[in-house]
Amino acid sequence: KTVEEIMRNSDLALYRAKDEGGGEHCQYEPTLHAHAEERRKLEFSLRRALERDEFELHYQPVVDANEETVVSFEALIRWNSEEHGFVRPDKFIALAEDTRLIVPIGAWVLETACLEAVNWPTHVRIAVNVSPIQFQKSNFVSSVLNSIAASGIEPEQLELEITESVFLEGGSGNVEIFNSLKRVGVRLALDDFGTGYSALGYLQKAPFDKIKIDQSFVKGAAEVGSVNAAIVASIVSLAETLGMDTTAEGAETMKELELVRDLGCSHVQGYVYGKPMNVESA
Ligand code: G
Ligand code: G
Ligand code: MN
Repeated sequence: KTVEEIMRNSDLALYRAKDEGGGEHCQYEPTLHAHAEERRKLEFSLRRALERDEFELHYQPVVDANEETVVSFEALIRWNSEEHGFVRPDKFIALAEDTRLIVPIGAWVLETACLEAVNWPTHVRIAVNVSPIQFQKSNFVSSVLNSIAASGIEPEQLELEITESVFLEGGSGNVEIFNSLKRVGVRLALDDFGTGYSALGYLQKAPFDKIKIDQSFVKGAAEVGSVNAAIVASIVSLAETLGMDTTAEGAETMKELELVRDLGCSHVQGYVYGKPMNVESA
């Protein structure tokens, strides 16, 4: 009925079209407005979550496949929002990236995880997920170094998990960042391998210590006729050639565990060994 409403609704349809990758034509529907409203509310709460101390880190063990000893824990963020209750990372990490709130949130994760890890035996590493948006900030390397120094852990105890999408942005600047981190001894892991853009050239460009094989390949790999085992085996042989470790993610059953061990994965992370747990349990 009003110009404002027409503008708003066509904007929402436009966002939808862009979200779907562009080159698309979308019509306005009332649900778009409802979604935008929900997102606006979530963003409002997310902007206050840090100061209200609503985040917590959980830790999931990563186990040496042959020795069956814990080699590291991956820090996984949890948000208990006053307005929205428990919100899953899948629901708020993307929003935090869109709004760049991931920069302060990611810095908090890094600091908190390092401060926790200093209480652990020095052979147990802490793995922290890093968003490509954090990477683009010019002070990323110094913020990593500050977190290490402030906590007192050794740089070798810290492993950063980076997804392939980091290569879509930033270009050659990323490689310099990787190299600076490597020089001080921080370890790098390529997360969710196989789900994204997986151009093998990435492996050549960046000095990763580890490839994390996405759980979609591990799940069901033990079932008869599954091609997943073949995919896992080829990732392992690629990683071995390049001198990298492999972590099979999302192993839930003994069968899956045995399979990924037989396929040569050097590490396993999954419910079969432990779910993400609070700091006391870790
Ligand atoms: O437990 P799980 O539901 O925690 O995590 C879901 C997703 O959220 C995973 O893909 C994980 O990489 C991501 N995630 C969890 N914690 C963090 C974090 O601290 N920073 C970033 N960037 N991603 C995270
Ligand atoms: O994308 P990233 O590897 O950072 O995310 C790890 C995610 O995998 C977290 O959401 C964690 O809770 C989940 N996860 C870890 N192990 C298992 C598992 O054995 N089964 C399932 N379903 N999810 C898992
Ligand atoms: Mn991860």
